[in-house]
Amino acid sequence: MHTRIVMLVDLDYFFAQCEERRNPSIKDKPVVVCVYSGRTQDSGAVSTSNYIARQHGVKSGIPISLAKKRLEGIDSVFLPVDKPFYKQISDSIMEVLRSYADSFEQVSIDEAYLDVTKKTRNSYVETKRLAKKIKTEIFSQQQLTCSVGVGPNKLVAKIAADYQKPDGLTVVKPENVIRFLAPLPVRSLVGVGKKTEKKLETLNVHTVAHLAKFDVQKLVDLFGRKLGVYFHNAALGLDEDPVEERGDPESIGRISTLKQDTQDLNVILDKAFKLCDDVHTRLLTRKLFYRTVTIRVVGDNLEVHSRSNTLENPTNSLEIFKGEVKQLFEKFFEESDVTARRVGVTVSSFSKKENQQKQITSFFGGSNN
Ligand code: DCP
Ligand code: CA
Ligand code: CA
Repeated sequence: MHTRIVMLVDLDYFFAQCEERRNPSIKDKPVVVCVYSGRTQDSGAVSTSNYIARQHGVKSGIPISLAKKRLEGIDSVFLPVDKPFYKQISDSIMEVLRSYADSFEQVSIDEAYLDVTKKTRNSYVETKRLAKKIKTEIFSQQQLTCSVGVGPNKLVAKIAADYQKPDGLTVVKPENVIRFLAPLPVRSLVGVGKKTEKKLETLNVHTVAHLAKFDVQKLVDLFGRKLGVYFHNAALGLDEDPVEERGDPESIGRISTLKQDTQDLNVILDKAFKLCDDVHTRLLTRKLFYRTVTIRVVGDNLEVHSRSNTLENPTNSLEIFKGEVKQLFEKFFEESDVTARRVGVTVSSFSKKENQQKQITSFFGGSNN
């Protein structure tokens, strides 16, 4: 397999950080985001907490009642989860991240892999610069910090991201992988859970270095062929799993910052059409047809505006896409006085096929149902 550079971006104490952003006055207190089960007032579990709360032993998964006990007498904030709010923040961050990747894979609401091999011309120096740029951009746009890990594959990138938190950036070049992993507990490897850890402990395998030296055949005997070989390779920092988009997306979009803030429609359309080309390529690789076109304008005050139009029939035409984008921007700037800092285009309402049926029936004036 060719050499790759993979980045993992993981947002710090995500739900709790979103709550801090919404209400900065809680920032200096323990913040505990809870999934209330509704049975009794305090029944339910902690979804996540900020780092101040973690210092008191309050973390994901513990009962709310236990969290309250651990924070007794301390001025702290308990809040219910507000998924739609976090999702909205996540969506705009993911769109930014995607725009920096050759290929992109979101793994959870607050975490994504970026293969940046081509974008950085296979340079770790470039990748480090890019990682810093991404961190700065997420912070200036969403006021959130994240931790970034960089390495030759997903396995190393993930461990690197966990290595320094919050607001961390850890770059592990190929020649340092073995040294980086060696002292870590086997538990740091994706796929090594509590049970596996126990089993390995009885064999005196505690660190990744121990695991790397352990006989592969014995691992295969213990865990089966697939898992045994996986553990062996993982301990050597080897992982060939590609970074690839999961499932069918609900939308495909790109957003980008203009060279300077402007109201000049020509400049804006010039930029927007380039973004259309990108989005269109992604649409074709996924064999999707869209009906809805959305434009986004981030003003110089960072306010986000969007306008959409939904077509009668699904299409994958670039020409129609650009036509819609042009109309939407023209209309937007006729109606508003916003100075654009960033502009974006998105397509959505996907189907797998162009709907010719509908065209024919509507031509004859018939109903579609
Ligand atoms: N989450 C949850 N229940 C869990 C674990 C996580 O509801 N048992 C939710 C809340 C988290 C979000 O998922 O904010 C992301 O999970 P992470 O594991 O990335 O944890 P955090 O982002 O909260 O913290 P960290 O700074 O350690 O990444
Ligand atoms: Ca996180
Ligand atoms: Ca995460």
